[in-house]
Amino acid sequence: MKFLPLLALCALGLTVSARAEDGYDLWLRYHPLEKAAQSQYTAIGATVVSASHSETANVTRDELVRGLSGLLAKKVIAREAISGNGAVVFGTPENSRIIADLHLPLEKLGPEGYLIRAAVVKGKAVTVIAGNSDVGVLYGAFRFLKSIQTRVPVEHIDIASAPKVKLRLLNHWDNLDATVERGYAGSSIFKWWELPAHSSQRMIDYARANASVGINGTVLINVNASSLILTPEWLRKVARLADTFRPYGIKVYLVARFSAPIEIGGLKTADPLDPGVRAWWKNKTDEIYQNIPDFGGFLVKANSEGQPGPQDYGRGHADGANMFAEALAPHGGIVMWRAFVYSQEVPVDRVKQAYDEFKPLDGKFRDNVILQVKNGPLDFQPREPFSPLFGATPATAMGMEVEITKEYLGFNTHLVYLGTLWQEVLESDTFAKGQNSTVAKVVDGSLFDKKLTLMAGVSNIGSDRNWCGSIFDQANWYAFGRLAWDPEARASDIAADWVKMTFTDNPVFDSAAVTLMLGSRETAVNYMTPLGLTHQMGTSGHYGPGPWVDNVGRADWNPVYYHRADAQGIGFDRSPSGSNAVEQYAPPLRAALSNVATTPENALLWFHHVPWSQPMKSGRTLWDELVTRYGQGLSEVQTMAANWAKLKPYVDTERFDITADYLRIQERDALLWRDASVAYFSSISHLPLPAGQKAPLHSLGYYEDLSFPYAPGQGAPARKIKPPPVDDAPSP
Ligand code: BDP
Repeated sequence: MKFLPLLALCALGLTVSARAEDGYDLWLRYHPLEKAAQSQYTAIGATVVSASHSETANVTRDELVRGLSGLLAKKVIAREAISGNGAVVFGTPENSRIIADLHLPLEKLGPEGYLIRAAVVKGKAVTVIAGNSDVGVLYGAFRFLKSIQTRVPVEHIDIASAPKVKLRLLNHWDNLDATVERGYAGSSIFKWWELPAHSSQRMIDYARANASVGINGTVLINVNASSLILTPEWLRKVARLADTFRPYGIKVYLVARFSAPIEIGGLKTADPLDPGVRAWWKNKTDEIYQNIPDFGGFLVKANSEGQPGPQDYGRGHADGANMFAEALAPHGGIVMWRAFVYSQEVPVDRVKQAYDEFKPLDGKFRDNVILQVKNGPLDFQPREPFSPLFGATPATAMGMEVEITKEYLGFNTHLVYLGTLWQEVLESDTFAKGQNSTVAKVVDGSLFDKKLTLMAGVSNIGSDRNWCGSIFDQANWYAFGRLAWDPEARASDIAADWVKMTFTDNPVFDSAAVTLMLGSRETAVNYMTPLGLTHQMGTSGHYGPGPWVDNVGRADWNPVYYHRADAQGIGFDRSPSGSNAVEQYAPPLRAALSNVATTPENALLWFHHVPWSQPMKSGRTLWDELVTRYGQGLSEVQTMAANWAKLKPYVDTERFDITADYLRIQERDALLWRDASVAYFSSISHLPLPAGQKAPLHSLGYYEDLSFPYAPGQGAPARKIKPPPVDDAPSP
């Protein structure tokens, strides 16, 4: 640990950590509170009390001892019985006599909820953290620590909380060779080469961080999967990770590659209706459960972007999903079947294809299947309307997949807080059962009374010391967990908590940092794809602008497919006179979105091809508005950088510097986005720039010639694998 010289800042009375920090501790830093804040918590004593020694109770105890002694800067010890005022008592009615005797109202909390309450036990004032399971109690312990980290008074604490979504999962797009598809934070954190012999401290810290925000499962490998993971040798590696994560309430899941029976099973077919194939998956599933008794289940990407699937055999998605469901059901496992499918053989507007495919299958899936649907109908763009599948399948369990890693949002070097993006989707009204049928209510199961519910987030975690590639990207991991726990939570509250826990509770810093975060997504939309434009990223890596790209193999991978700009105007006509994608939304929305005048401006070019001369709300023409928005995006990034610079006195050097440097990169890139887009669209509209808007620095040809080889996140080149023999292969 490096120590900085005591800064003159202390003289200014600012709360600055004297330690250099690299971000490893995330939002679980537990640095001592300032003296004034500590005095607020004098009623908390120096003991953590539980008689249970289950694995989860042990990690709960460790976390409370570590957190309280750090935050309150005093020695805190663990005991089995209450010895004085101020004890923090935790447990379930089964493993704690004290908690059983309090007869707390725990029924409504389900298996993972918790209750934190100030109580008096045998004349002693204590804080009780209770739940129906050890894991619920662990979540409560993290919540109690969070209350202190965010300086909430706890003297009369009385908090009950239970997750609204059952499965809260990270999806790692990590390959077995340690590369990470769309990962910008180093290589994979899973050290397959060393497993099962060694599971590092980092795996424990990963599990702690996940548990602290209620994440209860992790899919360990890329959806573009290798079937090698299902071989006996690799299953032992998976089992070691499962053992490490189990105390923290985290189950492991795997991606099942549809063609595995051929690749590692020696079968001639992977046809889901073939009895041999079904038997193979059943046996494979049984074998997995022998290794990992609480294995969660399979995630499957089938017949999507070249991945094998049931349609290769003339079967449907339900046939494929139900085959896995049947194998998993006896063990209580579930299938997450991705709805991200589109085909180049089908000439239909790409954003319509998932709905067309899955809506007719509503009610055809077994009970332990859940469709995993991306938040928007396209592909994790800076802004998309919500996927019309939400609300369209009342007889099918449906979960939401979001991308925490910023594939289309400037990777780790752009500061973009995604809480606001996800909130926008979750609070969108589907009108599926009249007003207030929000996407959140589909996702939490309340709209159609579903018990199997899911939020999945494509992980942004890698081997970098700071885990996510930047400090502010940690907020996206944090916000994902919080929104998965409660899809109706507010992105602003989440940001406020994260800032306090990650940096300081200094109000000057907090309000500036939260403001920075809350505006950041709209800023990125402005400089990348304003007014409903979408998928304008260059095809090599999805980083910089490429609105001119028209030469990629399949039409719908080209930006020109999406913007459709011509001399008259710009945008994709999805109204009834165009692709009629609007018909997939419920009637009130369909009507609104069919009409330019009633379509929100931020989705205008998603739904309509609009003349350049169209008047906008600002009074400007569409052309002038478009150019203005690009410029606005750039100037907002400049403001973000300037505002961050003012926060230097409040932040340790390392975390300040990396953020300042990245904001400079973001400013450079926002300029590139603005200039390249304006240069390109000027060449199509042939219109002059509005007054006050600068000409791009270079000619269009300059931007078209730029290339970004070796952009991170491309993942491993496709390689043929030679699986080891099915019997006991030696560990490396
Ligand atoms: C796209 C990514 C690709 C993923 C795909 C998916 O570019 O790497 O494999 O999504 O979600 O956006 O399957």
